Amino acid sequence: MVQSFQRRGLMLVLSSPSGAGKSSIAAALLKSDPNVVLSVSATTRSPRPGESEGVHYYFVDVSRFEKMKADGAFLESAKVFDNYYGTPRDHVETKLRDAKDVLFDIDWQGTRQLRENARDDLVSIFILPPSMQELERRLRGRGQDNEDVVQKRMARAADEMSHWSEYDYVLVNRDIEKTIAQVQNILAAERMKRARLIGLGDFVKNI
Ligand SMILES: Nc1nc2c(ncn2[C@@H]2O[C@H](COP(=O)(O)OP(=O)(O)OP(=O)(O)O)[C@@H](O)[C@H]2O)c(=O)[nH]1
Ligand SMILES: [Mg+2]
Repeated sequence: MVQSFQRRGLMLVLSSPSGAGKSSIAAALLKSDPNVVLSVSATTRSPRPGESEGVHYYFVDVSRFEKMKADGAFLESAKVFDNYYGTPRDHVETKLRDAKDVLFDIDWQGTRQLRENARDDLVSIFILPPSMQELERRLRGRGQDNEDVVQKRMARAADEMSHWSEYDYVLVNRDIEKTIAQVQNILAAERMKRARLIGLGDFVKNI
């Protein structure tokens, strides 16, 4: 008989510079794996066309954000570009207890805070583009930003990328399907880690 163990959920962080493929990877993971749920952040930036409240973000004003922060409602929070972003704590903690794996699309500042506060639950993956030229090509290819914004994203990319070595895994996204498969492999192995399994000691005692 195959013995399966209960386990605590893990926190899977994906970070990358804009345009490296993080959003496509996250979407594929959520679609392929019912055990993975997305952490929906609060942000002070305005919704873009096609974004809806509670699905992509919780859109809040600065005073509400500051109140939430002061109340300890965030697991982590940071200023990115010119806006504030934060991960609401309650949803994440409930899902982890339910043995769900929670996916985070957050930057290096937030990842650093999670590492400080929840190291045992954290699995962090940094996605790199194959080259800066390719990154710029992809940013233009999505056609969602004007030249000014593309230049801003490129400038910020170098800064975000300088934090690659703070992550558990670093993947170069040359081929999106392969990168998705690599993330799925990481998740599969991390789920089997001894420290996450509940009841393993008792099982071994009675073996
Ligand atoms: N620390 C932290 N970062 C966040 C959070 N939510 C989103 N971010 C990051 O904020 C940055 C900007 O996100 P968005 O405003 O959605 O813009 P975007 O066009 O998706 O930007 P990219 O994902 O960088 O392409 C991204 O790097 C996100 O990973 C959060 O709750 N905490
Ligand atoms: Mg994004």
